[in-house]
Amino acid sequence: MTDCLFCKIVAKEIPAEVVYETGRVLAFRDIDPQAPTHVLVIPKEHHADAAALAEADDGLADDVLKAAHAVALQEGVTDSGYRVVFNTGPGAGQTVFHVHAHVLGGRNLTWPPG
Ligand code: DGP
Repeated sequence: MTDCLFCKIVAKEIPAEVVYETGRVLAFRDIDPQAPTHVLVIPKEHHADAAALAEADDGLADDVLKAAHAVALQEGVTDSGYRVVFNTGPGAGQTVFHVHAHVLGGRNLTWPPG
């Protein structure tokens, strides 16, 4: 998609601190981290949100979840606990409409989220 911020990160037109990459998935640090570990995991293929990703009938959602797990292992947050969040829709706080999983860890995470 030409006018998508995260597609531009995939295309390396906008810089990002990439921490994990496969042929189909990219993970990079959030520009405004909300925890010591705050990584965004995206499919390289454009899908607007988690609902659209779930309907992509090719295992891509599985790839994103597996990448989130790999990032958590790499960041060393699996023992202390971490959170994987898909804000889905403006009402849930989604601001970038290229689906992304937030991987958050490295501090106590309270519940319920705001
Ligand atoms: P959400 O509100 O769930 O759509 O999260 C979007 C996230 O994207 C937010 O935490 C900030 C992050 N973000 C926005 N622009 C950029 C950028 O240019 N680079 C990086 N690394 N992260 C960005």
